[in-house]
Amino acid sequence: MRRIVLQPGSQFKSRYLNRTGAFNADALIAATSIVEDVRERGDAALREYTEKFDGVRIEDFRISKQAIDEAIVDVDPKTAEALRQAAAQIRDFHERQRQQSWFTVRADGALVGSKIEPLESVGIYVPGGRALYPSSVLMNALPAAVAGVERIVCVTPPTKSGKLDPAILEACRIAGVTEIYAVGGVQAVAALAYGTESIEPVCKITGPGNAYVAAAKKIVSGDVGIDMIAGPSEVCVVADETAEPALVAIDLMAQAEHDPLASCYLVTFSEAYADAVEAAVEKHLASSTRAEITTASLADQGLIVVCPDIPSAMEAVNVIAPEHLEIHMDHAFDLLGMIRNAGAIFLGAWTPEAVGDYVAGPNHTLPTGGTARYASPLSVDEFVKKSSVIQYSSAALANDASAVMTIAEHEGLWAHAKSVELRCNLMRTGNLYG
Ligand code: HSO
Ligand code: ZN
Repeated sequence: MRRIVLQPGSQFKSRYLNRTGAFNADALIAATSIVEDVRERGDAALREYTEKFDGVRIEDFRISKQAIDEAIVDVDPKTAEALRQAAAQIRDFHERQRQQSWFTVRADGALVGSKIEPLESVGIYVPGGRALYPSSVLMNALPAAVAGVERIVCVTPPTKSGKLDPAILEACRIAGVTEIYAVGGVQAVAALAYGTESIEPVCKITGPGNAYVAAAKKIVSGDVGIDMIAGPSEVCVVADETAEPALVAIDLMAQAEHDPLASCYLVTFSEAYADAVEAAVEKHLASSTRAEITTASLADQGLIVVCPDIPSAMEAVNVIAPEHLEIHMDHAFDLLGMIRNAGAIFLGAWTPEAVGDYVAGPNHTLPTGGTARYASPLSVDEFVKKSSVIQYSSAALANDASAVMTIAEHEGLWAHAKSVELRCNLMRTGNLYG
């Protein structure tokens, strides 16, 4: 891992990081033409791209209820039970995010409020290949279900046999997904956004994906809603001498094993401690089943920051603004006040990120690439929208008439002013025109 030693008084700078974005220009160009093509030619284009990229010809993308029932028989009961336990805790956490519509009546009788309504439909992208995660199905579909979304569509690339992973199907069932299609990549995002003969469009698309899927989401955004565009995973572990180096090392590796582009940061207080963690990584690597990805990630993106004190360490964390932050120090909770930027914060030695990835309850879809400076975890809020509600009484209108007419006149908008004036006339004289 690369190493930076901060001297007392010096500050960590964002230019010390070498982050890769969620997508690049090549992906954007390739995705643009596929999106256009699917928009024009619908299912025929979907079939062609599926054949080209997934190596399988599919006539009917929809996975039938019968096919789902048959497939999930193959899910190991222990896996199914673990998914159900995770789902219960994720649902419980997200239930607490539910917002209520609210209305307030002012003294003059004007009612104003905010009416909350679930989105009618959402599409959840579930990647295939290296990132085939049933846990991501739960993390996307459950907040939508809790929000009250009626149509929850899941798309995921088919395997060469045209089938989907049974555990993905089981997670869909547990989370209340209502339609599943064996289609992935840019073409699936385009289908969700614009619809095809066999897939009705949705209001919003969420879920992780590779650079092409990220580019596709960027292209269709505006025509449909999208969640954040996720880049490679990240973890930042802050550890002092009280932390067990082997645990710090394995937690860094738990993020590195996701992707050669994943970024792992260790923020600590001495070079000797950093050496101990690096030695522990080497030791663990001997038994890792994902040593190649892990090594590539740590070598290319890994960074150790050695800080002179706690304030400078917390400032480094805030500059990194990591997706996941682990604090392996005594009284970790007391440091919360110093942390401004982090997607999810894991406190103390007994809280590996893996609990948050799967079962703790909070969402594992988190802001990456430093976007934790302004963005939040995926939540129920992403699956609802608000309408403002306004109802004036005649007394309220009389109260505000002058202010409305004054601003309307200033803006040169005659009918705006007149729409109030006519009502005031009616109120005063019973006659529209005074
Ligand atoms: N750590 C990932 C989420 C995940 N981990 C899914 C395991 N499965 C998000 O950065
Ligand atoms: Zn993970």
